[in-house]
Amino acid sequence: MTQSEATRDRVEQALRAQRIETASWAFGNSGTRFKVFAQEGVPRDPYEKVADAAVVHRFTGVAPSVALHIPWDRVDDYADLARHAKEQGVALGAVNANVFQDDDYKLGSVTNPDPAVRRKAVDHLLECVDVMDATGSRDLKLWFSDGINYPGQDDVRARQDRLAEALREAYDRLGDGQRMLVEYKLFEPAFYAMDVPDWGTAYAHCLTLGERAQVVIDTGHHAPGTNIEFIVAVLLRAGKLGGFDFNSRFYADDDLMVGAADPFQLFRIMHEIVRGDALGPASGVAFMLDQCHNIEPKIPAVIRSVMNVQEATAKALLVDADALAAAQRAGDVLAANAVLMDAYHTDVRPLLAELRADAGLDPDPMAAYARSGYFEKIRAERAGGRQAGWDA
Ligand code: LRH
Ligand code: MN
Repeated sequence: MTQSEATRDRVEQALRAQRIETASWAFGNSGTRFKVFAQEGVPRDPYEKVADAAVVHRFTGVAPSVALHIPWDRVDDYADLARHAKEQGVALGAVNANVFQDDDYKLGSVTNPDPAVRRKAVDHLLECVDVMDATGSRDLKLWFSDGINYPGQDDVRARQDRLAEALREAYDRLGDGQRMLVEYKLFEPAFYAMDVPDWGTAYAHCLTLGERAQVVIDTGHHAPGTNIEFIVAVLLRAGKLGGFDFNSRFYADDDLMVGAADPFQLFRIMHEIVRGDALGPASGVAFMLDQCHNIEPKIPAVIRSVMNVQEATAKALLVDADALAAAQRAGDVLAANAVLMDAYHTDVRPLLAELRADAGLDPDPMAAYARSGYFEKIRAERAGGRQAGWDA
């Protein structure tokens, strides 16, 4: 086998093994504070959201699980929802807690000055672990909207103590094989200090908690210009990268399709993942989408997003690691940069189209979905009823 055949083999194997988790809430209505636009065919319940996630997997072959958000995806029988998912060809993934939509949480949830409010919030985290027990999910994903808007509003240090106490109680409730993923965000809805504003704060809490607590990087949660791939490299090196909430943005937490606003950044992130040998499912890094398709048709947008991650990954896998290492060792700055840019400028779409065909999939998932008639079917079936959105 020649060098290039070996490379092709390695790249194809890695791409076949890629797993991207979709988000149930991406199939529901979403928007901004100005307007949430309703769309035809939007799911009315978690069963229909799971069905749409299964369609994404059917056409891409690499999206075999869908994350849930509680209470947006609250059902009477989670085991039955898991059975439904299995019948549809997918699994239920990370369980996202929601302590950001209750009037009681105005001054915080787990960090609230009022112990009764903190108790309520922690009870919800524990309820989410119960859900994981029923769905067979591995990951409890925690994002807190907690923070303050004005200096002096509350004691920053005391809030960290309260956060640590709540995380500890949830962590100790985790069962075998279950993990806690802590997500950070620089600002919004708090505009002076979020209680988990950056990777360092999330990392510090995860270190204190233990090995089953890991950090989630939401690509929309940083200050403009932040070198996210640097954070990826550091957390991977520390064994504390639990996963990603993939999306893209031009300004703030825009939650646009991953790779749409900055495909080069996504490539640089996947380069650090490949360099850290963290692409495969065995790495424990969860590659999740966390997006809102406010104006574009939702299922095609998720399919496009999965394809964007595949393309960035294929380019990263094509980086000639030996040539790169040699140029770096030699201090040949331009040559080293050129190795990466060569890979980035490689058109990997034919390779991915061929891989899909080999897997018995249509080489062009977007065209295949458009031809499938699925949208017309759900538009007709889902007329009436209350469309799903960000309100339970
Ligand atoms: C917060 C966030 C978090 C989810 C929510 C849907 O901005 O990224 O991951 O709970 O979006
Ligand atoms: Mn997120």
